[in-house]
Amino acid sequence: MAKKVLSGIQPSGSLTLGNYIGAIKNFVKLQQEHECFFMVVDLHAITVAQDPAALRENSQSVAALYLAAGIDPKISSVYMQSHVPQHAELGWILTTLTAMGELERMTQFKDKSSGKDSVGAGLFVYPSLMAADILVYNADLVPVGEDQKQHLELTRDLAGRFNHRFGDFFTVPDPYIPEVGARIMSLDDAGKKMSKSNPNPGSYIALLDPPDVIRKKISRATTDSGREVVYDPANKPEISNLMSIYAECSGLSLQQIADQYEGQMYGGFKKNLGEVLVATLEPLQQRYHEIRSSGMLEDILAEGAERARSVASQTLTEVKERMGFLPYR
Ligand code: AQP
Repeated sequence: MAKKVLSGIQPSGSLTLGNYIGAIKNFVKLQQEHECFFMVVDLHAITVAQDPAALRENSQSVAALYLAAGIDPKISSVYMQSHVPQHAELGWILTTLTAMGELERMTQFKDKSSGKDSVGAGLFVYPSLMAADILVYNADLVPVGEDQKQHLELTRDLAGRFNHRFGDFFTVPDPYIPEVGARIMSLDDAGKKMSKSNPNPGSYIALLDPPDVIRKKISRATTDSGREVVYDPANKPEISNLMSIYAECSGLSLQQIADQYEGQMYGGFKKNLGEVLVATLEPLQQRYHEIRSSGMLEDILAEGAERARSVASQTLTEVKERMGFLPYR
């Protein structure tokens, strides 16, 4: 049965292979069978300081990458989160149902705030806004990487809490987390996830990196001691991470890759991985540039926001009525 699917990515930098494998690839798959809403979550991006020109550019870039990767705006709604004001409104309502302790336990908040002198309150309440993103459509399924699992747990709790206090209304959503590729790690340290805001560009492959940069980044990626290409995340985290990337971009299984490189050293494996990535990303980059120069983005985003708003406004009307807000005439 067709389900409602919701997900989004922050325009907080240049999208990485982690965003692609952990999120976008699954968006493309899910849209064939489900009713999908894919946002560019600009309201989330401003929980850390953004330069206005960079935010504008990154917002267009994420939307164009969605389309270039295969999200079809005829069957999925593609739009900016800030074009649907109900996200922020429901976000506030859910913040009032969220306990401080729940937010304090969030590992993403701990990671992003650690070592900072001043941390914005928006970063703290980010998970309540994310819950609103999902619940405002009564989404059934949320495709995310492993790092978002804890936020989704909170969303489920908030849906249950609202239903308990104000009567059954929200769908309690399920995460959709891929088995391989749910957590692509940094190329310079497999102990950290690959992240677009990492200050070291050598730690990630950006989806728009030119072929030579991709090859160079892979050839310089950290490897473990020893020289066997085997999948063993506990003892060989670096090579296991590269194998996951290889598997996700080639369609081969981890075992097939291990068999193919049995008895060989890392050098040949990394060289071929560079080529696999170039072959995956070059056509996507070509489509991306076509989309950017076509001028079609604005209309697609307007149409997507229109569809999303019609669902979200019905949810807000019902939520506010159940909570005792006076109707607006
Ligand atoms: N390394 C990753 N492996 C698998 N999935 C990942 N995702 C992000 N990094 C990886 C998934 O991409 C989606 C969008 O993420 P986001 O941009 O909203 O926020 P994020 O998780 O904080 O991603 P980044 O790249 O690390 O962004 P910054 O650096 O701005 O914080 C999510 O589904 C996420 O799981």
